Amino acid sequence: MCGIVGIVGREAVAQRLYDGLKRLEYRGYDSAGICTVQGGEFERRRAEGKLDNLARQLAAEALHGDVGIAHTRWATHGAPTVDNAHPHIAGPVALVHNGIIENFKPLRDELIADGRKFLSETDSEVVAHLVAREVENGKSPTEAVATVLPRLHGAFAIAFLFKDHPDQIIGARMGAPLTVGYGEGENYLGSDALALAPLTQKIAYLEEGDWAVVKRDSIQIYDRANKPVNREIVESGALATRIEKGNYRHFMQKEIFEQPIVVAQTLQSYVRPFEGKVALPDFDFDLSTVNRVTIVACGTSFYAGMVAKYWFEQFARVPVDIDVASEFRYRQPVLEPGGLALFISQSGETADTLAALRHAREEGQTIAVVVNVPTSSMAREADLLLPTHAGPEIGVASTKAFTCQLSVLAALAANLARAKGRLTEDEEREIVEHLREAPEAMNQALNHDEDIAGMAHLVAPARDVLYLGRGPDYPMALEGALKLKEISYIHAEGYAAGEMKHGPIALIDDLVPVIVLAPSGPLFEKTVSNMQEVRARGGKIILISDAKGLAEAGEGCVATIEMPEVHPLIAPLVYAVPVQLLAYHVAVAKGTDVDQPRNLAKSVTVE
Ligand code: HGA
Repeated sequence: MCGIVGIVGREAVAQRLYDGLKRLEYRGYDSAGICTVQGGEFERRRAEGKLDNLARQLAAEALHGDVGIAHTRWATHGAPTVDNAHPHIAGPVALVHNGIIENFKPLRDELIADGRKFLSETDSEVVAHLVAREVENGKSPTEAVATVLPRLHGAFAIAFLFKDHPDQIIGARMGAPLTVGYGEGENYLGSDALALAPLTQKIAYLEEGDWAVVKRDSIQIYDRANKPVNREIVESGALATRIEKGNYRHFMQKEIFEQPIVVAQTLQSYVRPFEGKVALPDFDFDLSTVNRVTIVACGTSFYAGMVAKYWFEQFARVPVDIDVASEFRYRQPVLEPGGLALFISQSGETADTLAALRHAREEGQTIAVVVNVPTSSMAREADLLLPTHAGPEIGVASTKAFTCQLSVLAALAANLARAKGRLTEDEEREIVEHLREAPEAMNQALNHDEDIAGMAHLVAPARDVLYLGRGPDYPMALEGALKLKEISYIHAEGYAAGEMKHGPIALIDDLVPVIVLAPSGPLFEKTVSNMQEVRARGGKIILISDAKGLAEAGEGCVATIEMPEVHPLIAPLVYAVPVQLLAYHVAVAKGTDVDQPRNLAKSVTVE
């Protein structure tokens, strides 16, 4: 959330800063702004809403200057207005900030008592004033920043610009990501490698507490004790070309359709098909000693983790705890030796999940991460890095990253089972075979796109929608409901099918569509009984099952979606497709902003 770019350049920077923001827009689109220094003065443009509004401003009133900072905002403190948009200016200092300054209130009170005037409601502005006060009192930019940083509680990635020192930007990081980039006669700073990709591939990731003085011909990094340090300069490998939608109407639609390919790509790293073996990237601990797995994640990644709990327990017979990351640290979980703590995050930067990871590390757990960005903070802090190869996911509602997470987690479950001696060679070979069938089965699921589009009118007018499933299809019901909420703004809930009669069934009437996920198999009869209980009360059912299941239970449903008949292990990967497509088509029917739904952003870097 909130994206930052900074350039200490040799020529005008406004357009390049804007292009950098465009690459970070998935992080927030409440407002955006750019500030440069020109002729000893700050020049700033800010606009409410999406980046196009800022582009219009820049076109109407060009922004000069060859040093500048830029920001795209996901508001935490203060409404998404122009006044609250970054960059914030206090006297000789301008800044952009990603994160939350948790002690902003006492700092603000102190600064107001000192006669300083605030122009926004943001927590970020206090930092600008704190540094400005030090500079006005005669400190150099470096001294001022070094004095102020220890006073800030919470999470931040900040870039500071100084009116009277137009040859530098100072960046600082604690809890939110920040990268410095090395160019030819100019240098950069950005929230991630993607933002800097067209400018440079040579980057260094700042570590927790680091801050950096970025000048045209040098970057000096300091650690939290203000000691000069070197951080490794690496090739970012991030794509410099802008990712396009191609023939698709939305990124989300494109990403849904990419799934068979990216799942196949991901699985390539986790199975050796000819040998009939599952595999993992290199790691340096004994998987067979793992006696408990603690899974921690947020949102869609959490639901991938819920599915994995079924797999780890069923195949490896290892007990699994699972928590949403924002709860994990604060409930004082009991973490015993021999535990593997597993963190799942598309961006690898999710603030709650990252904090949970560090907590688990302190408690002596071995750390595994499933992330889509292999250079992310989580990736860098893991003992076992399990990358998904979904490629950049632009749609804010996660789709392909989710099914790639499921693929990796299924392979991890099998690896764990093998390490624990719970899997015969034949069983392992069979698992590999089933995993290899997943991309083709997902293709078959995608063939129902048109039918599903034709059902959107059944759901679009609803105020509430329920999703039901059992076993691993229960988290899939939760995920289906989340997708619908995220992009169509319809209230939706997922329930374990058997739980309906313990309360939610009271909601049922003929205005509430009920989506039932029920692949034929051991749990089918039970789910169908729960479905009949709903139907008996007038519920309108859309049943998602295979030919066998639909033949048995499809009668009387308002609609059915036929999935290929698949092994229960890969059913979640396949059943993800129709729930994603249904949410997508309902959102299109309602005319919402599918790729940038209201109030949401990707890469959730605030707690
Ligand atoms: N707290 C700041 C920055 C918000 C942010 O980083 N969101 O992800 C604000 O509200 O402007």
